[in-house]
Amino acid sequence: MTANNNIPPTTHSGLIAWVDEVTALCQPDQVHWCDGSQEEYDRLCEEMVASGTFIRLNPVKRPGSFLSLSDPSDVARVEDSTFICSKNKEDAGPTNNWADPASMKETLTGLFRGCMRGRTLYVIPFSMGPIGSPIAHIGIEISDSPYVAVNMRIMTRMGSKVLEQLGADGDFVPCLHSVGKPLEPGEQDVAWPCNKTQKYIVHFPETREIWSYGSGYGGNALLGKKCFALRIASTIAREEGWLAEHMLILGIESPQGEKAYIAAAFPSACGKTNLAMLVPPEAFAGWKITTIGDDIAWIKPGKDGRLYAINPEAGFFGVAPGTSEKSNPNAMATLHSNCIYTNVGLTPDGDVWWEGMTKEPPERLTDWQGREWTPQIAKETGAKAAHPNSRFTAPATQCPSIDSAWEDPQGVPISAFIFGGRRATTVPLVFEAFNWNYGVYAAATLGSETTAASIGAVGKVRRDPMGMLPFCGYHMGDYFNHWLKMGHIIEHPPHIFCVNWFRLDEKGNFMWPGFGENMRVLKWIVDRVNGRVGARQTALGWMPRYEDMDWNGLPSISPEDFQELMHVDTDQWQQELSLHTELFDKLQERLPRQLVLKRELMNMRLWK
Ligand code: SAT
Ligand code: MN
Repeated sequence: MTANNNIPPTTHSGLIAWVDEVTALCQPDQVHWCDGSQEEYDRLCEEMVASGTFIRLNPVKRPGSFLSLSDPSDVARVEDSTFICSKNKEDAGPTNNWADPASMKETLTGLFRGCMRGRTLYVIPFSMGPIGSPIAHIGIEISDSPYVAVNMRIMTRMGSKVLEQLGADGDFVPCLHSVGKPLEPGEQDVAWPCNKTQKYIVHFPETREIWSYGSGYGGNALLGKKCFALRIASTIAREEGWLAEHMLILGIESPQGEKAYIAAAFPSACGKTNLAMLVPPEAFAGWKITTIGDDIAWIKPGKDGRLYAINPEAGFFGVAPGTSEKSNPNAMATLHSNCIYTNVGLTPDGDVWWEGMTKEPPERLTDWQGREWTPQIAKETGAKAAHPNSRFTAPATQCPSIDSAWEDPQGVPISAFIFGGRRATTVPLVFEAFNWNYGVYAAATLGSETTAASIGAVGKVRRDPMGMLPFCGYHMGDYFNHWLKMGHIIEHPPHIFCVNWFRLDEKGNFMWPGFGENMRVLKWIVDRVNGRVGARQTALGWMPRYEDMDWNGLPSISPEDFQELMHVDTDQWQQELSLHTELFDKLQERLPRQLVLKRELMNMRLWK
């Protein structure tokens, strides 16, 4: 690393003072201000190849791409170690871990003291959203991880142009990150430094600061993502009257050229990337799905009374396992070059592989823990080639389905919100909420089975309101209130829909083929928004009848199958309603009365 890049390329005195303060505290060997250039990116990657953090992939099969294998203790978000340190405990709410901001700062200051010894401190200026967009915000991440620096260059607009936009006195969110593994003089570094015992992902909403310690993985370390674009941004959005949501954004265009945009919320690892890049089935000739974003949406009211959304990110940090030519050909094309892979398998010819990528697994490979892997070993021991939460980091510009307006600083108008979870039972394929308030109720009571995106048990149903349970930076009751309010301050609120692609039959098979076939549901949704298609009224909301859906090219779903897929079981829903109460009870007096009322109405409809 050249050390001559430590002269601040900015006149922003607040930024310079903060970098000086952090440098004094963390005691790095050197400071590097990232300019975001290709040359810098290449150099950092090269250095990581030399240090063993990166493995260069086959330059013919995966040009410009690298594989990184993490420490086995550092593979996902750590919700137990994630804190919202608001001044008052009540403001963080019962769904977040809370600690007093002053004492947490003291703890963290102790941990950060000297934590970058033997390492380089990278100053990473980034913009969430197109630079200069009225919806965008700037953050500065300080990190001692070159892995973070190069990932941030893909995931955000990063470098000198952000400092230019910031000027001498612009606002930025300071995001401080360390892997928490200082090096003693002469100590040999490891490929994936992290702190195996202490991890803290901490947010100070009032002062808009982020401190993250001990992990180098995903949302724990790429602080523009969940920490800034969701936890901190959700608090800013509430103050300013907009929405920061865990949503993909897609465009849907008919053969006649009519276009609509939909934003859809699902918990982590429930197929947002696949839905955002959907390829319509053959029978939908002339229909097009385009991608604006796959994970986060910032949504603001426009002058015309509609909601406008941008994707604050510039890349995809997607789940690798299950991604294939069949499930997501657009993602596979995006992954052709210039990507970073984390915790997937490495084939003998220097390519990557993960479960579900191809029908036939390679004869042998090196698994994500660097061990020999064969299909036989997998059969005997259950060993996975790729960790279930292994990821790719890919530039959005490489996506064949990227929407022509994806960088429009004004955003795109949203016609519908979709909320979905992963539910083996109870929840039907799709329904439309009767109205905004009821839609907010349905979204607020969303349940989903937990996935490998977070450390902890997988497959347990938990309430995950709006897919935001781990990402809302303030009291969930206040968040519901904010959602209710938004529907009333805008003249043309989007219609609200709920979906479940994951319902199982008695034998445990998926009842719905999913993937490209989800197009049929999207088409019904758009037709509903435009008042062009019928539905029947049920206790849950408006549901398509068999004849309301376009079945062209999908003979495998019979009217009887569809009935099963859409079935609302009164007993199961009574159960479900009691689970809604569990969450609501926790929110106590901050639970909007409106939602209690909606629950009562639903109860009555179920018993009708
Ligand atoms: O937060 S991550 O970016 O690591 C992935 C997720 O949970 O959605
Ligand atoms: Mn996500």
